[in-house]
Amino acid sequence: MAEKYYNFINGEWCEASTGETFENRNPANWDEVIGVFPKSSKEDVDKAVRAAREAYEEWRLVPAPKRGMIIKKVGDLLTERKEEIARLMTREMGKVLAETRGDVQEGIDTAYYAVSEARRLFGHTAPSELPNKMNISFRMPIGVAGIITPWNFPMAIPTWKIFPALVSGNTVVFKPASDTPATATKLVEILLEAGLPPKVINLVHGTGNQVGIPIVEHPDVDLISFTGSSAVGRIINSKAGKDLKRVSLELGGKNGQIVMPDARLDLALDGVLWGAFGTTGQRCTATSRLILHKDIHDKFVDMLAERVSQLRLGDGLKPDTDVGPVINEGAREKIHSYVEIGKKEGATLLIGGEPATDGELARGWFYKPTIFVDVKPGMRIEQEEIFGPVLSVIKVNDFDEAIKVINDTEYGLSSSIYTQDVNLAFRAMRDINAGITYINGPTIGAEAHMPFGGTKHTGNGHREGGWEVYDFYTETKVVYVDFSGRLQRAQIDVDYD
Ligand code: UN1
Repeated sequence: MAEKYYNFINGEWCEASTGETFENRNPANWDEVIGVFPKSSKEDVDKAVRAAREAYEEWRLVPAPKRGMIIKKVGDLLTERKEEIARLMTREMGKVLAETRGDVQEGIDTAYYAVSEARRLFGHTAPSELPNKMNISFRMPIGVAGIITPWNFPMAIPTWKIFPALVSGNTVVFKPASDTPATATKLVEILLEAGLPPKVINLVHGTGNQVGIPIVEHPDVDLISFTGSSAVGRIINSKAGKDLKRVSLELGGKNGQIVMPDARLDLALDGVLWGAFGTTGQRCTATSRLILHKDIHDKFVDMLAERVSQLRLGDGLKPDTDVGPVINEGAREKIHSYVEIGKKEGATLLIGGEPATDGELARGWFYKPTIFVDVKPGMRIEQEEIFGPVLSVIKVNDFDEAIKVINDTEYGLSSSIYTQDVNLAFRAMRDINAGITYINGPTIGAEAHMPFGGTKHTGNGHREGGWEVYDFYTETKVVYVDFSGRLQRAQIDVDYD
């Protein structure tokens, strides 16, 4: 019997008001059901928001360092259960164990960073233009946070959003991706075990339309943080915009890695293999474009083809697996349709380009690591986010052309350049239009205590992670204290002569 999971609303584990459920299956083996989850609706969202609103009035008054100490305990519990959660996550969404361990570790790092931030949350003081008057600013929580998260980092991304939301004094309604509800449930269990007052966190499982949109449209939800596709991000932003809600969007990427002729090619090769095929290419930071200088193009493509042909596909729980399955049938179809598009556009398929169905792979959503060469700037496979193990190789004549190509997309999340030339490295840091640039490292590998996010259509200007995310979850209050004992009018009673 598959394990039964519940929503957590108003301090109780409960079924959906619809009475309906959905199954969650292992993408490496369809026969394995991970669990059965409540298929919730607007009614459940309404209850969850009511509870979160009620809990807010007390939670906002708990001192931030005390809120932080609960998150400290969450970090400790995540550390204790790292292996157990990583195994569940691999079964739930397919990536290999080393990566699911890394995903939990990113949650642990985010927790311990949040604990330290709970004792900062700095405001400012500034001199007043008038005598016997003091100007202060401090940070206030905002209210109820609607948190909507994807399946590719089922622990790390929810923690990026939920921990700063809570430490800042907000309460939470959390809708995890319906492909990874079990990992999300583990996180909520741990938050409760660590001592979070129950109504402060509310977990509602279900689809984007039935749960996500009602959260976004609920008048009592004050802010929305969403990670996912740019298409859904646009819908969320326009709906939330009607109510002037604060919205943080972390959306698509079409990240490029440049390799210059002076680069350490062995290093660049390890980098692109990890960047393009780690997490089976299903990261917003994944390397989906490889921009090669003409002088090393042919040699590098040969090196790449050889190494890619050695990658072992399989169940992520097996120690010798390099690349797990993609998340579900729809994802595999989408990836394959892009391969067809690439062929029609005139790119040359170097390797891969089809589902992998041999032996044990037949019962999972596997797709062969795929590389296109002769890709020209502007082709759809060079412009659109595929979110799978597909890499497009583009040949360029010089550094300036490489920068032009890397910048020529609607996205601006991550980027990378391999070069030993310090001048080129610094020009790349300045001229690549992206939120993240790696020098001699792949496009993936952001650390929890640094701001994370992108330019252009990758988002709407906010950052996750590090100190900056705390700006999103707080409102600035300015206080003027006049201890002069008389009316002093700013701008008017000031004598500059
Ligand atoms: C994502 O792909 O949505 O930098 C997040 C990285 C990870 C986070 C990725 N630390 O690749």
